[in-house]
Amino acid sequence: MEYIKNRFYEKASKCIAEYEKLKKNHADKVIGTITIGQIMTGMKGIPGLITDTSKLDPNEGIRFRGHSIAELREKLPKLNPDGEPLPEGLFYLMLIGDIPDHEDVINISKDWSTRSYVPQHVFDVIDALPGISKPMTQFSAAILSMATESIFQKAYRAGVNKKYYWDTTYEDVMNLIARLPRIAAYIYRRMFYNSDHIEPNPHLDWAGNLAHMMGHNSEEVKRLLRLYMVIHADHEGGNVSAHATHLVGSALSNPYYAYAAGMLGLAGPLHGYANQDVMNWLFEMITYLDNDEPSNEQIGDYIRKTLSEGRVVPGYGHAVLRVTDPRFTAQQEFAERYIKNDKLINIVNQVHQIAPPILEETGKIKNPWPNVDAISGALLYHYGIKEYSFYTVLFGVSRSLGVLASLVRDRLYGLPIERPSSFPLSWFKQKAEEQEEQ
Ligand code: CMX
Repeated sequence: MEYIKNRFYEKASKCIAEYEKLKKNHADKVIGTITIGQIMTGMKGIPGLITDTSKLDPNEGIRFRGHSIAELREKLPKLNPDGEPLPEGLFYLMLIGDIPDHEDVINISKDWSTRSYVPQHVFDVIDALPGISKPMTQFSAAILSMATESIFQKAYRAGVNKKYYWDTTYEDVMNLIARLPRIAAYIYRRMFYNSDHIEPNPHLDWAGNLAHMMGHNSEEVKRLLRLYMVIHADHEGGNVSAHATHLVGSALSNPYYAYAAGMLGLAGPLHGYANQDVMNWLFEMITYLDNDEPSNEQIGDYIRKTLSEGRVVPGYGHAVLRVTDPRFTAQQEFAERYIKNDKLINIVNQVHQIAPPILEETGKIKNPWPNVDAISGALLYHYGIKEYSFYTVLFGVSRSLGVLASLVRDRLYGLPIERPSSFPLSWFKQKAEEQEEQ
């Protein structure tokens, strides 16, 4: 499958010249101004990162190399015309920039299948963790323990020229992505099926094999996981998991360390843990109301109660988006098409109608609309993947595609160590006062 790597290098190496030219000839050009408000709200909107794989528009949602989710569902190769696109194709698109053909995607599938061997010590590390360890703890520990396999790290220590860093990073990234379904499924079966593990099927695609190894082998679950793996893959570079991967990678830490760092960020409740929190919140509401078919009024009251307790309504709001997340819409359409009369999905749809005006009433929430996490859990739950403490691992497996494609490109450009400046609070106060006086 060497041709995919060669094709990547042929296409992407042209960008190195552009990067070098910008750095050399335009270093003094001003991009924008930074306000104290932006700094105080988590550096929102400050253009500070180079990320080619995807771009998020506040009013339209994510585009992967210029393609919306609806377009991806049309254009990326599928196993059958009625199915969902294969995540392998999205990885190719993000890495290289072109829509792949069917053969390219099948070749990536086969390549990942041949690379998917997980060393025994990784399973030993998982098994050594106490059963009470959260799935994301087990997942990130497994990834860290696999750093023994880093080809990049070995090449670096052997003194390889920096212009070849991308090459061994590519190898690590392909190996790492290939092994993630096996690791995720191992954790799932360990935690919820008494360690009754299922061997991989080398003839299945990446997401299909994940469903198979989790023990959810129906075509419906495979179709859902293909969609899931595509829509969660990337959300430009500034989100916590992508940024953490990039930041740690910028110190030339090996890709296993960089991706594990991203996963630890994803585990936070304001980011990827929100997909579990939504389920906690929905079931808490059902228990509190003692009703699994609540009225709109009851749901509205429960949302107000949540806000009055100083808690967030999980699955709602976004740091960048100002409209309903198209990743939410894609899943809602999937549910409309394939699922009938599911009580939990009905509640998710009711919350979608009721929550936004109530969140807007607070006057402070900038985006009252649902994000990707508001519905993803209800779909998994419908198909029998009911262990929702595991859901963030699934998000993490998908997120590898975007953040690791970016890491290969980071290394190709030779992006420098990331090192923004920090100042004490008094410095900002002084700057604000100086401007007041002018
Ligand atoms: N429920 C209650 N309050 C909310 C809220 C929500 N869903 N969304 C935002 N707010 C609050 C914020 O906590 C903040 O309150 P304070 O001023 O008291 O600190 C205020 O509204 C303004 O926040 P914002 O500028 O609108 O949003 P941020 O960019 O700060 O945060 C996010 C974005 C996603 C963390 C926030 O909307 C949130 O906490 N949502 C719920 C958790 C969630 O669904 N996260 C998943 C995001 C998608 C993902 O990464 O997977």
